[in-house]
Amino acid sequence: MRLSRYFLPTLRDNPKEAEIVSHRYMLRAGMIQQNAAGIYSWLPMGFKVLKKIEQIVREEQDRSGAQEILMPTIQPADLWRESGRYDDYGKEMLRIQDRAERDMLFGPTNEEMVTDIFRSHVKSYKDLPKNLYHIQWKFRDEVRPRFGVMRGREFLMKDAYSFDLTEEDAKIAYQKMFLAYLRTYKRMGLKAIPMRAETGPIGGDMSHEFIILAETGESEVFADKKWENVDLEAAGLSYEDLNGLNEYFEEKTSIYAATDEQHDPGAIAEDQLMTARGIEVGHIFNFGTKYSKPMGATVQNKDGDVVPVEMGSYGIGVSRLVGGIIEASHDGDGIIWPEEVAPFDIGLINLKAGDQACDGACEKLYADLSAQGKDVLYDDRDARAGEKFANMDLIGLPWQVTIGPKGVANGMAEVKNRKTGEKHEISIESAMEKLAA
Ligand code: 5CA
Repeated sequence: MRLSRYFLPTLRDNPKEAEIVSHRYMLRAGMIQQNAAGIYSWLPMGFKVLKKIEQIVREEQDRSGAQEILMPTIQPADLWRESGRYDDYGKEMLRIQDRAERDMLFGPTNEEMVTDIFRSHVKSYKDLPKNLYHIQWKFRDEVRPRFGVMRGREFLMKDAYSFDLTEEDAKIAYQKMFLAYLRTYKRMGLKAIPMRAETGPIGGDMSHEFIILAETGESEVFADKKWENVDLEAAGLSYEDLNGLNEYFEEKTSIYAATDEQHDPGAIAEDQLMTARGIEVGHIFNFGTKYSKPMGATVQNKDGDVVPVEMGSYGIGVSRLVGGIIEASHDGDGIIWPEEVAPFDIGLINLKAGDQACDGACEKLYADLSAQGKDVLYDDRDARAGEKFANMDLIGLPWQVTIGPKGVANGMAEVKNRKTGEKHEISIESAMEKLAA
C-alpha cells in the first residue's frame, strides 16, 4: 500500500478526550473514529488489525473443535422472557420495537438465542458434545463508555456456547476453551492470566476472567508473583488428551490469581502477592442448566430419560483486544505491534520522493518484498524526514526500512526494528534478504 493513496488520517496532537494511551494512539494513528459515545467506525488500518485479531480467535476456536455460526444482532424479546432475563437485564439492554410493535432488542450476549437454536434440533445425547460460536457485534448501553474501544457500547465479541450431557463433560468443554484462550492470547503476544471471577448476570458456579496486566486496567487484581514466570505454552497438548487437559487446567488454576471481588487476603502470603491493574480480555462461564431448564433445551440420555443439557458460555472481547494490545505494547513514540497482529509487516520510507535514485530503489524494494508475500506500507509522500519517521513510529509496524539520497548512492538502506529500536545500515540486497525471511 502506498501511503499517498491510503486513508490514514493521522493526528499530530493528542486528542483531548482520550484519557489512556491506547485510545490516544488509536485516534492519532487514524484507526478509529467516534460516531457517538462508545460507538466507533473502524478506518482502514484499525479495521485491518481488528480482522487479524478476529482471525486468530477464529483459528483457535476451530482448532479446539468449536464450530462457527452467525446469529443476528437483533433478537426477539420473547426469548429473553423465557429465561427470565428480559426484566433482570435493566438499562444496559437497548430495547427496540419493530413496526408491528413487537418488542425486540440489540443483543448484549446470545445465551437465549443459541439455546433456542439448539433445542430446535438436538434431542439425543448422541449428538453431544457441541460447541457453537460466533463473532458478532454486541450492544450494551454502558453507564460510562470510556477509554475508546476498551469500554464501548457497540463492541465486537466472540461468544461460544457449549452443550453437554453431564457436568463432567461440561467441565471438559470448559477446559478446552481454557486452553484455547491461553493459546489465542499467546499468539497475539499477550500474557493473559486466568483469574477466578464472579459470574454476574450470566450466572453459574465456575468462572474465570482472562486478564492482561496494564497500569490503565479498569480492575484491581491480585496474583501470585509466580505468574511473572509462568509459561503458558502448551505446545503439543492435544484437545483429545483429556488427562493432559485436566492437568494443564489444574496446574494453571492452582497458582493464585483473583479479581477484586474474589480476592481472599488470607489465601496467600503477603510477600508472595503482586497487586496490579488489569484489562479483562475474556470471560468464561460454566452455568449448568440455568438456561436449558427454563427454555426446555433437553436431550434423551442413555436410559431414555429426558434431561436439560449442561451449558457454558465463553466470551472474548475482540475489539477490546485492539486497545488491550496497545496498552501492553507501546512506548512514548507510538504503538509497537506484535508481528501476528501488525497491520503491515514493514514500513518503507522514501526520504526523498521525486529523487530518481531513491524512487527507483524504493519501487524495486516495494515490488520485491510484496512479491515475497510481505505486506508493505510504502511512504512515498513528499514530506519532511522527521515527519515520516515520527509517523512510522506512531503506527508501530515491526520493521522500518529507509532509503535516502546519501545511502542509495552506495546501494545502502537503514533497517530498524521498532521494538528494540536497533538500527543497521546495510546493503539494499541484505535488507531484502533480512526482511523477506
Ligand atoms: N455471555 C458471556 C460469555 S460469551 C459474556 O457476555 N461475557 S462478558 O460479559 O464477560 O463479555 C465477554 C468479553 O467481552 C469481556 O471479557 C470483555 O473482554 C468484552 N466486553 C464486555 N463488555 C465490553 C464493552 N463494553 N466494550 C468492549 N468489550 C467488552
